[in-house]
Amino acid sequence: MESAIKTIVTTYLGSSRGKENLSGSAFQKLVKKNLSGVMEDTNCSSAVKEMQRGLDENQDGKVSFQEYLTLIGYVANSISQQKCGSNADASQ
Ligand SMILES: [Ca+2]
Repeated sequence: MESAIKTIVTTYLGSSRGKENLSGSAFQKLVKKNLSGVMEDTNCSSAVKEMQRGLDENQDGKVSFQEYLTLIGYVANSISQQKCGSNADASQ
């Protein structure tokens, strides 16, 4: 689990190149490269842009680390719901 958390942090820092925010294009690349297995539409630029708008709490057009964590939480939540769903199916 520790390595997973470190990966979350280093992935962000690698994409932002040490800056405090990810630009829109850096965010696009990060999502395409890292989340295509757990999210739909990661290859669709307009869908990723839409998602970025949803995450952008301070509306500065960039993705802060906090906003990125919101996305990670959202993805984790959807994975856990899928797992719960499949367990429920197996018990029926
Ligand atoms: Ca922002």
